Amino acid sequence: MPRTLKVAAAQLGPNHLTTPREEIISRMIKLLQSASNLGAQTVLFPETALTNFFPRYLIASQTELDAFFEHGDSLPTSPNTKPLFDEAQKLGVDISVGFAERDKDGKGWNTQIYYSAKKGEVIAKYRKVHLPGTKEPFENPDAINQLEKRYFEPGNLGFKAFRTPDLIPGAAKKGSEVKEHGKGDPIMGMLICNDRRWAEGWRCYGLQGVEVVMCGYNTTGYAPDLWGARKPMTPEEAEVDAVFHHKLVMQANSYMNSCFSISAAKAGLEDGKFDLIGGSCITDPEGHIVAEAKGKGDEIVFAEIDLEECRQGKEMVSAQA
Ligand code: CDV
Repeated sequence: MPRTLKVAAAQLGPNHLTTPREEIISRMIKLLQSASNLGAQTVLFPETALTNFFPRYLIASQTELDAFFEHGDSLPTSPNTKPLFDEAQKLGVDISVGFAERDKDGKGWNTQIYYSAKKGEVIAKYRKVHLPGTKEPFENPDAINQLEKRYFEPGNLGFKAFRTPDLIPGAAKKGSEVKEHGKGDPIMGMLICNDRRWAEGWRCYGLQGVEVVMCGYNTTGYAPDLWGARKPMTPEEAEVDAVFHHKLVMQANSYMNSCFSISAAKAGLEDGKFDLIGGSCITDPEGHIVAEAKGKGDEIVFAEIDLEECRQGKEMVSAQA
């Protein structure tokens, strides 16, 4: 029996320092509506979807910095973001959104949440573990900074897979008669950007039977100070290489963990100077890309996937090994 799920990555074009939050939310709502028109049941938005990728800047003023953050648990009701969650509920489409979270103790986190439209609540939260970059800006005034270690704590929620209810009709529930694996609600996991390059997050999810890994990202196309001494490359060559590595890890880890993956970029030239790669894609458990973004602007990447395809690699092959 197929377990079909219609999924989408909502790639965002650049958000600038000067882009009003309402404008970003309204673009996200348009993308959500387009995905819903295609039949999507769940839509992934990128890392720090609600703002530009502000860790590029050294921000001294606490008030200025706070403007980039939201309080995690209140996202569906905060005036800044409520319209997006209301639309998701109206359309009956789940969403996963990346944003900068300020917790009640004042700590900052690079966070992704999963909102179930039918339940009308956030059912899972993930905080980025692998924070790239530095605490202090580079000495080179022309370097592209990534001050994530300055603004965020390393994620403290682990890699907890979760089930997404009400997406597959007739899915077996806990305690039901059906005892076979792979008949229940979809099992999902979240990663944020740099996390996708390290095996342990994927493996933790894989060992929990994950069927779909969602990963939002902001990946700079050219940042020699940040990425260290590789062979010299032009910005164009570096961007091709960055897209190659992005797809390499999405494809290889989907294959190794026999799961689908969805990745959503914030792409294009942010603030007129920080070029982010595109390459949002949906990958199957055999490691093949089944859908991918064509450009670097706002774009929906959509696929109908059959979670049954995860079974072969999870059961047959390992059972014989
Ligand atoms: N936002 C990120 O985590 N970006 C990193 C860059 C700095 C390498 C990435 O892994 O794409």
